[in-house]
Amino acid sequence: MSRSRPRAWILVMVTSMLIAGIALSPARPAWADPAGVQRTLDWEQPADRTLPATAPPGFTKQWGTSYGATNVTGPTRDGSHAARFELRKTDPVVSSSKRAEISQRDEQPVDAERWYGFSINLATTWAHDTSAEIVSQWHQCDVGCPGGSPPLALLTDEGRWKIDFRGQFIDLGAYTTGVWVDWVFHVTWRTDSAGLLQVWKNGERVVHRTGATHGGGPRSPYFKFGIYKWDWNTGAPSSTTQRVMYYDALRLGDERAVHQDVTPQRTCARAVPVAAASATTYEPANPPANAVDGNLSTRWSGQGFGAALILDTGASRHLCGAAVAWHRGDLRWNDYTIHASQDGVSYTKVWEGRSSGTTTAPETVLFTPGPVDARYLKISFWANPENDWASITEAGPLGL
Ligand SMILES: [Ca+2]
Ligand SMILES: [Ca+2]
Repeated sequence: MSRSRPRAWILVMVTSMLIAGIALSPARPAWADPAGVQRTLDWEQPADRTLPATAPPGFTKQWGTSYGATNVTGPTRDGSHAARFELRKTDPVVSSSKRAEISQRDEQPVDAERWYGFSINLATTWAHDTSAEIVSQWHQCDVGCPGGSPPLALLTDEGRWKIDFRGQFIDLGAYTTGVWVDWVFHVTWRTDSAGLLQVWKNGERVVHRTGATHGGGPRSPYFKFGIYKWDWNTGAPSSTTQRVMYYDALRLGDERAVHQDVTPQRTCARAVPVAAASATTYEPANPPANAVDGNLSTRWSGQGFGAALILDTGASRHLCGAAVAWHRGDLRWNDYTIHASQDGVSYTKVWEGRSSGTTTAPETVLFTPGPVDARYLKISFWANPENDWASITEAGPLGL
């Protein structure tokens, strides 16, 4: 806030905190990824940053050099980490060819419906080559399945993005290096007419095919990503000797997922449930739990400039904003701040400003520094044109 605050307000706030203590609302279910997302691999969790020694949990390693797959801090599609793949023509053969890939395990059930969302950034050195390479593929199961080429693959070939779908090439336009390209694949793995393949590129649906999606077997195809360039093994003509690309924001979903659950183009709109609400001060008729009961006709009210509502999500979450609805919000604006904290003690300011004064509905604010990892949000009231009461009818954190 730009205006200075009288010192007395701070005294009121501190006094209120001492008198009011803390009131907790009943526990609510903890936030989690959408039910249909089986695995998020955005490299933001330290436990996933296992490269280059091993593949992250749940995946297998298919590279043979120290630079084949590494974790990097830039460029990233989201957060602060991504994966970098590098393959050189002189690299050792891995799993019968030249590759630097991370592979899902061969354990997908028959007739599976799956979603795959990820983002790829081809390095600026990704020169035109008449020899193609696969950058993501879906491999038929290893035992009891038809051999040959994978039923589905995303490639770069002669300067263009292409999909190889059961031997048929689908051209998806010229590639640009040095930028993130978002992909979503939705596949119903079937050998009959009930199969489905849908592909979105940068949010636009570019493929919709029905019918058989693979050649059969006791399991559905499994997913692999990274660089696979077979011509460097067979000796076929190629005008390049090195490939580098970045990979981020991978989400794997099952039949319960929808496009929004896995797409890298996530908006700050997902409500993150609150496990407990408390306040630095409140009147008994309007306790803090009223601000998280889903009812716009009930409210938390606390007197005093600096009165604060504290939302506890129950664990560290990736939070990008908040939705706040004010009592009499259509009749008066409110100046307020939002601070975020991991431990409930040390807080960092993530937003400050004024509500519109034109609506009683929740208004979304996006955190100024971008998404932060935090368990607690503290919403502090500083001014309104009517009185010194903070009155919030509903408030909640937002995630991506
Ligand atoms: Ca990331
Ligand atoms: Ca309420």
